[in-house]
Amino acid sequence: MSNLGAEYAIEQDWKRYSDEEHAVWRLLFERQHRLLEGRACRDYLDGLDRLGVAAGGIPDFATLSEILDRATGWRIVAVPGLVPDDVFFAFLARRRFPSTCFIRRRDQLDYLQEPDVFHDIYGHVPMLMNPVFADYMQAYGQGGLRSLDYGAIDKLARLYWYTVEFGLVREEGGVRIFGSGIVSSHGESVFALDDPSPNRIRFDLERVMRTRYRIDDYQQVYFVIDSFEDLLRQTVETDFAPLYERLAMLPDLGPADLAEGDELVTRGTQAYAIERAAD
Ligand code: HBI
Ligand code: FE
Repeated sequence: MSNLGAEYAIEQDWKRYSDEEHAVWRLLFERQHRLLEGRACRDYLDGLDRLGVAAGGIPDFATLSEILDRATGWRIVAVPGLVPDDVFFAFLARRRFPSTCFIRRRDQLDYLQEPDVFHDIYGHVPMLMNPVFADYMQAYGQGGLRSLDYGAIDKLARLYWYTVEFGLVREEGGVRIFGSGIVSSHGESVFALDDPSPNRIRFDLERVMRTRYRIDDYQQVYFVIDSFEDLLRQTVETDFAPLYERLAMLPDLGPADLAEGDELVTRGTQAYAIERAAD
């Protein structure tokens, strides 16, 4: 396996964090944790608990990596920020999750363009304790490297966005959150499950890869997977070459569009997006 990306790795230097930075972590953690009982999926809450990620303060990546490695062979690599797509895929393909180390400021609690350590560690890492999801993330990385050969990175990025970042999962008859972008966001943890505005559509790989997404506001559509086993199966059983050829012939779909064959969990009003557009 290539060692692509090693030059992006930095030291977390856990001792360097100030009391204020740990205090911002505590603030974010306590606000989210109250909210996520009954909203986040069981596997996410279980992973968070087994990792020992708690309100205490920003965790030490070395400690988390030992627990994570024993559970699923994943480890955390500290990076300065977003890394190029090929580097990101190469990390995932060898079970290395690249996590930022900085934490947002107290006056940036609700919106952040770049992922910070709260998004990466509180949002992404707990699901990596689940063996099936851990396999999915590695398969995604391997698929990402292959997608570069087909010039289909944008289609694959949509799969990441609508599952890893903003995915919902069906659990004992209810719908629960597993996407990192949602679990690490106070407002979207409520909006994604309760608000009548967004569409919620049963996950379908080809449909997701046709669907554009927004990076600047709440999502206008969420996709609901049946299970992590089903998500992994659909991904590893797909022959991506013919899929990319089909996708090249099909028009993209906007985030609010509905398409032939959609299995609607809830049809949205798009009231939130319409109101925001009017602002
Ligand atoms: N880099 N550090 C970091 N974290 C990410 O989540 C990330 C990235 N680079 C690219 C990326 N995500 C997405 O574009 C993936 O879909 C490739
Ligand atoms: Fe993320």
